[in-house]
Amino acid sequence: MILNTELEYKGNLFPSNIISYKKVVDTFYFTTKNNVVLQLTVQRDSVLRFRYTTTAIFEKDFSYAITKYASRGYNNLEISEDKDYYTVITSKLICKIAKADMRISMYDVHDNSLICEDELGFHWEESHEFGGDIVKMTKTSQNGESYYGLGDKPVHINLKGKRYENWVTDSYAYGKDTDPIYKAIPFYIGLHHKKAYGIFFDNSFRSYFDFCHERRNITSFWAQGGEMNYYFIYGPQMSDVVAKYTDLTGKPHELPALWTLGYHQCKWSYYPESKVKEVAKKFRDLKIPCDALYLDIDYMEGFRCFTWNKEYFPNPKKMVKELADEGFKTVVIIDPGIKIDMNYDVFREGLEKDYFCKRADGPYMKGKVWPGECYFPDFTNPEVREWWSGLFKELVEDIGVKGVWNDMNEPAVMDVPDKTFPSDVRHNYDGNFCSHRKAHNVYGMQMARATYQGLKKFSYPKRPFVITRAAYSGTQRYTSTWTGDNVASWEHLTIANIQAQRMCMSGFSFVGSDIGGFAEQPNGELYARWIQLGIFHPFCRTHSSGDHGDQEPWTFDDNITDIVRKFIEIRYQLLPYLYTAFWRYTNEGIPILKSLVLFDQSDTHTHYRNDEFIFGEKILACPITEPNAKGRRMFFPKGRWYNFWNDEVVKGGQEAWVDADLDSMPIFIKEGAIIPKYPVQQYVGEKKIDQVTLDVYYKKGREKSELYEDAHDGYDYKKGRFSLRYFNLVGKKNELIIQQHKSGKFITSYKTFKIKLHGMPFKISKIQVDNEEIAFEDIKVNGDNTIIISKEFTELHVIA
Ligand code: MIG
Repeated sequence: MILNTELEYKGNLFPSNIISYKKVVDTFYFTTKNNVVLQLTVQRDSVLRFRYTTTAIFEKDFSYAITKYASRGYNNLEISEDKDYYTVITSKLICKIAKADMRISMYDVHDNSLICEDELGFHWEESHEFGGDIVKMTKTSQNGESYYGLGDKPVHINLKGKRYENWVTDSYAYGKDTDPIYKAIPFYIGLHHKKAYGIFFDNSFRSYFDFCHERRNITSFWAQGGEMNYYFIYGPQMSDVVAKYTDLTGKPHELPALWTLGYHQCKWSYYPESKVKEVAKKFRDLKIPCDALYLDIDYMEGFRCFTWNKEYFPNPKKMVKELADEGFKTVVIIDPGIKIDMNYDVFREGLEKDYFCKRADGPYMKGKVWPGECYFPDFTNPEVREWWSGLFKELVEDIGVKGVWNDMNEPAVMDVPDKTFPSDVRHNYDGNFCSHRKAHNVYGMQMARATYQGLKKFSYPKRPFVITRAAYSGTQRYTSTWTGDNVASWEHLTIANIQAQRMCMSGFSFVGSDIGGFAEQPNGELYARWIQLGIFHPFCRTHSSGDHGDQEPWTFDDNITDIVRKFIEIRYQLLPYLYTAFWRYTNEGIPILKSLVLFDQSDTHTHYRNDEFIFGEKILACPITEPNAKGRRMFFPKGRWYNFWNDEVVKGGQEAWVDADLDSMPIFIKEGAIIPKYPVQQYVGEKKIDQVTLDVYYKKGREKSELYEDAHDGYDYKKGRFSLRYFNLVGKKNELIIQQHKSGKFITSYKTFKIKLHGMPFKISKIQVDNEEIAFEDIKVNGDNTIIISKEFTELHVIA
């Protein structure tokens, strides 16, 4: 007999005292009296995983975020026990686990300083509605602690004082502080007392992070289901935290083909074919470099994926070929919604094979998107991903499309309150069957992954190119991304800058914004300022909705066109520099853009800087984000910086005014840097590179630079066919020495470097290359301080 039908409210539940532990190789299991088990895995000396169950039973361990290539192993591992604590020690960290309540505290092994400690620590609430637990964690915020990360949040770079949500959401014309938007990257970095650590909460349910918002000294995170499962990542350098997080969740599987780093032009939509050709021709006529043109949804027949509108595009293969002949790659959009239409083979096949998502009680998940009523493939099913990847055969192999753009993969659904699937929709989740509550945040990621697999297969032997809107941690392994439907406003220029930096510190460097803004229309000034920022973003594409007129480099007046050309040309000159930064990113997980706090965390002035950032390793850039500006004040991090435009030197550690009329922007080069440059090309591969310029910026002291090159596409570089040059610069009062060390089997097409010396403090009287004095006539010292020498030199001495 049931007497009471009221829900028993148990509230927050906590682990009780630890009664036992066991160790299995690199993993400890601590069990409490009330059946909570903490599984603590030592992933690396500086990366510890904490995983909790409240029932003594762990579910199958599965994550879309963690890559199988993640580093494992440690140098040291010890455990000791006293009256109150178990203490796990690695060569980097001390982790104390309190016997009384399972609370955790982490210390630096070298100086015993406290890095991070539980306040209440792990606790949970039982979820009556769905079963399972709402899992929670609270930690004490340390004195002066700042917080960074969380992917694409359009908020101040320092996250302190606010609460954020991770739930992938289509957010047309989002604004400053809109939350959540397109991406869910539940990874943050804490920084206090000059030391940084990271926490990656690998839980794909809707989750929240609160950084001293609800309670002043408390940081907490929780999720509406799943496990309390997080990785603690110690730096102490923030750049190491980011690199280790990226190692854990994956670096891009391939370097991007160089053309993907060129300038791209997009619009919703360019059609018919004659319009696309007109845009292409205009780029070449006006000599504005461009590598890719995009086709938005109108290229399809009634928005059916993998079809073409034959009226607008009667012969796509021919068009794609003709564009390719002019140096343009064609990229097309593909959405997840498949139109319900028995005469459409993709739909019929998906139906026959049972590949579409279903509601809990059986009916298909039906939702309205561009094609009208649609069903949606369950991309969390590996068999569906395999099928989907095969659908790209014709587009890529036959028609010659070079890249695919995945949109609406949050998944977005029109005319419903939540803008997405209802939570009861079922998913395969690679055999871990679940509802949309768990699969929502990874749906777009798995679509991009399936698309990537298709592009990889059919682009072979060239590299794949994918761009996605939705993402979860780890998506950077497969694809590039953009920041979604922004707005043509000055405020959004600032937002784009922050978002790109934030994505980079969240492990996802291949990112850019819709240059000029997607919604509404910029004026020429705003467009020019946005291009100036955009050339420093790893992904560089103009895109707009087209509802409010054109948005091409020539849309405004001639003066603007000239400015846009000038900056895109700088982008093309810097391609070897950017490519080298990508190589570092794909190899070591070093972010391509570095916010100043990432560049120099020891200087507290950097902890709240939004605007300035380091592009690659050596270039400091700062966009102008206000109208009518003739320049701006900006902060210079420590070191000495050369003004890119006039070589004037600014001493770091201070704010200073920088002139920057509309045809300019604050760009500075780190003292001692060697910056490689290619000649301007109208598109990647237009010219055979027969000389590389090295801009050398004198420094008293030492500085290292590098230049990575390969065939710029294909996979030979994975077999050692790359060319990696390390340059070691040593500047003295009356001598400048550059040593070069080269590795790799790739033979670059050029034979010489043109060395351009900047900021030389003395007049050159003698030059030695590899210990031989060279007569000035032989090496061509030009009037403008340039020297042309063989690319094979190992040591260059420039002597007063
Ligand atoms: O509901 O494909 O963010 O870049 O141009 C709008 C049309 C759908 C949203 C994307 C935008 C794209 C647009 N899409």
